[in-house]
Amino acid sequence: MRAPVRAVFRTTGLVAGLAALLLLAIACEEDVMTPGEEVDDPDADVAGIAVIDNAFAPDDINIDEGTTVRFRHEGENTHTITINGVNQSGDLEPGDEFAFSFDRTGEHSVTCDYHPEMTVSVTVTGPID
Ligand SMILES: [Cu+2]
Repeated sequence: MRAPVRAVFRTTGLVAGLAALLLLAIACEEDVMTPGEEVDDPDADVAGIAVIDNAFAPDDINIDEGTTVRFRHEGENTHTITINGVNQSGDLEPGDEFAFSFDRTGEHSVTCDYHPEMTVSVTVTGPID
């Protein structure tokens, strides 16, 4: 009775593979957003900033409290996401992505440890009740 057991394992593997593909598809769908889009949108809870050589794009955004900002490295050089003077990301290499949720209102400065000319101002506003 070894063959049926193997068949069960094979089916389980197939199901796991399909589940993994489905999860991958869901993950990819979330990535449709283009960095730099969805800024200044009061309904957006995710904003994107592209990290290029050597700048952030856009370099100024307004977001709601609790918004997650995704920094996507689209350049060639090593960069960091340093928020209010604290390096939050470590070194980012081409293709890397780093997400940070801004939970405090006010103006936050984002810079790169390696390139002082790279700055982005993130203005976080609280909910209007
Ligand atoms: Cu840099």
